[in-house]
Amino acid sequence: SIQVEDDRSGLGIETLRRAIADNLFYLQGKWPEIATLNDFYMALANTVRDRLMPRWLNTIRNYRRSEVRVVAYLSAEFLLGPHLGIKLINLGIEELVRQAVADSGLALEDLLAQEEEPGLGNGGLGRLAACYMESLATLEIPAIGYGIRYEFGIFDQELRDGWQVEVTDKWLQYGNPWEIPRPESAVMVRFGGRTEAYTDDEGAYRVRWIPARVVKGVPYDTPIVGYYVNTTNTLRLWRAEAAESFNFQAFNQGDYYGAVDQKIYSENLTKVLYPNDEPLQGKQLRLEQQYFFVSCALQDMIRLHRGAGGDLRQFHQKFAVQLNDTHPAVAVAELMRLLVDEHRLPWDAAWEVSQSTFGFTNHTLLPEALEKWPLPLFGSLLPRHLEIIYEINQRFLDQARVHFLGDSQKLAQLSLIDESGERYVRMAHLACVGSHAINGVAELHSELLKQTVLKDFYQLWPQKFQNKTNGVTPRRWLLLCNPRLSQLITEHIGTDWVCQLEQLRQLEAYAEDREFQRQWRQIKRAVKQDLADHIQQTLNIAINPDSLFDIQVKRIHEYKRQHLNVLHIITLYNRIRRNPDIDIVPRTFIFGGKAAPGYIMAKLMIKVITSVAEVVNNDPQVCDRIKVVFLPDYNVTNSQPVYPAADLSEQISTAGKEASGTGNMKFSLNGALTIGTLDGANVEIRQAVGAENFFLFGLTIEEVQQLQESGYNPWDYYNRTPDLKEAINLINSGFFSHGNRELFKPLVDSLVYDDPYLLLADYSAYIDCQDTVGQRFRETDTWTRMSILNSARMGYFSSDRAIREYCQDIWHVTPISVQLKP
Ligand code: 26Q
Repeated sequence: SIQVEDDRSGLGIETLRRAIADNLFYLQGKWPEIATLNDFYMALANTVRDRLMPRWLNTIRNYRRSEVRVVAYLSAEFLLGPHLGIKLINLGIEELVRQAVADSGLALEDLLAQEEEPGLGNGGLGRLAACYMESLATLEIPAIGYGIRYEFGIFDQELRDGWQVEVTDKWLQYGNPWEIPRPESAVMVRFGGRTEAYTDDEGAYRVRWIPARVVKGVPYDTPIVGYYVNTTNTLRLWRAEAAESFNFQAFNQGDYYGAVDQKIYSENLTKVLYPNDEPLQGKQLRLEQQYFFVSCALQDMIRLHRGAGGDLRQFHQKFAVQLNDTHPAVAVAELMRLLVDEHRLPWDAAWEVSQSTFGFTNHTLLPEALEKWPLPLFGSLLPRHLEIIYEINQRFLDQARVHFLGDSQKLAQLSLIDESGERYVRMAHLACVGSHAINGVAELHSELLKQTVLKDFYQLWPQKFQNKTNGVTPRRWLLLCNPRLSQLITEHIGTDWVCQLEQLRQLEAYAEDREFQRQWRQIKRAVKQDLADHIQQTLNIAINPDSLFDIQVKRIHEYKRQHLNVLHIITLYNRIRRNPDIDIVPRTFIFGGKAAPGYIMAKLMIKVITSVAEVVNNDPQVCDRIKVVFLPDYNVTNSQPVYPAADLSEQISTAGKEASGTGNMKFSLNGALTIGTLDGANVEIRQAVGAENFFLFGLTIEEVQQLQESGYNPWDYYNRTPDLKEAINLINSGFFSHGNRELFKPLVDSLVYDDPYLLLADYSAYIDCQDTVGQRFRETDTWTRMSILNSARMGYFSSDRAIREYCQDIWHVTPISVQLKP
């Protein structure tokens, strides 16, 4: 019998072709003759979206069952990257679709390039949330991501005269085929006003909150499909809109403009992502964003729970809520408010539920990066929450008082309120008190948390503290971004590695195999050529694909020390200038990353990179032995061709400053070797790949502490180290700035007189290590073996492993397979 496929979910090539043509006609309103590439992209995206629908709806049906526990991942950022490529891969239809569009004379790659990525995050933390959503779906874990639908995501970066210029990210301008608005599920969120005590009908003392304004939260749902499974979880992002009815009075009184003002004010709330990856103190709109999405998420969960007939005393059995850093920490107070004020649970019962519900992931050690809100601001925006926080604090400090026997200094340190000067609400403390589990994101980081920023909490509740080393998804960060290497791997060990990354260990058997090494090298060479072509076309810089590709891509920060990398470049340049015939390994230095718009020093670091590039790239003496490239607008899309092309990955933060890093994992997985400090997950990567396959340098945390305690003086290092002095002097002389000696003065002065991140102390070790790298790169077979062993031993750093640990140790959830019902 002939099986007629459903036109909107069938996967036959003829059905796909017809679906794309139909969508072009009926959704885009175009014939192929007049359609743009973007029209074709939209037609294809909608074709894929149709095919997700049966999976998505069956997944949702499954989760409504009352006995299923669902993970709710609360994050102010989800840095998803483009959808189409990964969805084709996870649905297993990439080749089919490539064929279907080729029949219309189109290249799939050109269509993929049309997608504007949703840049709803700054960097590591947002990207981690995206990897975790993908792994949750692949592992068939019931999960929902809650966040903010920013109208403008992280800014686009342009370079003008070597300086960063920020351009608005208009990711929604051509429409977003991956989301479905659900206005019928909107919720109301209140702000400001005052509280009032009253006695309810049963004579109980209660508090009501009389807000000054109300904003409507509308959810927009995006499907996140797992790899070769039906499970398709939801990412539910909230958009703020005017709550019309609230302003009806204004309309009635004829105050039309007043009502419109209110509308503009409301929509402002989710307009733009804050482009900082460290908190800027006291921006009210940021706190409004945080409370807005947290309240939307919790109201949504409570409605789902009650809709399934659930009792709120069992809320924690329905939902495990993870707080991605402190950005959603106000959830602790909001859940208490909803349970106690709105649903009339007794305080103690509500507190049990809350603590059992929340887990808290910390992503930073820098004390200055711990989020705190000025008390007057917090109280005026969330008066009821401040009262609830006082109540939580009083009960908490009573408990702590017993433990610390009235040590008043301890109690002041633990308090949810910082009263050492101007008063603040400490968000990390609220998150710790309100959660049953607290975790860091790498072993070292989790240890340091217990010894430093969360020390007092560790003394009180050691059993709450865990480590969950970060991971990255092998689907996007190997299979999608590096198809050639993926194919070679699959030819040798089969396809299981895609979902069981530990299987890569089987590649160890080929590390010495001459033929395998040759193929491995050939692929690295080919992807380097691709990147070189791309750089030639977009930036008009010629780079040598046989040179050592030395890459540092990440947000620009002093603690990440891109300027230490620059000092190495200048050192090599000086060697060439001293001895033009010197035999050095040709290197291409590639940088990419955004600076927070208000972070002047980071912007100056970009300018110094581009200035050094301009001089070095155009100096005939250099004879193309050094090239320096700054890739503008580093984002998920632009990063995907970068990881596969790296020979060397720069992970050179000052020990103790980088919580984990995740780019380090993507590089090593793709066969790059790492030059790195003992910081964050570098420590575990080195352990996993073997110390002999990792280029380690620099001070340890203990040495950093000692040096800083004994009075670090960078000036001494500057004077004692001739090559260092020469490099710094060259910057200072105006050599890279057309004679302008003022330009880089802030950077140079900071290094020579202050150097908070100890570049000068680590300089010599870094240069020596880089020299070893250069020598080793010449031993081609050795290098190739090391590269293979890096990939082979990175299995542990899959986000699947990380998510399995969260499921076991924190969320207590298990997989549920989704059946496709006709
Ligand atoms: C907070 C309040 C107000 C404004 C902005 C912020 C804010 C926004 C983003 C604070 C921090 C961030 C992002 C932090 C981040 O990306 N941290 C990185 O997280 C990665 C995932 O765990 C780690 O690998 C990195 O080491 C860590 O730096």
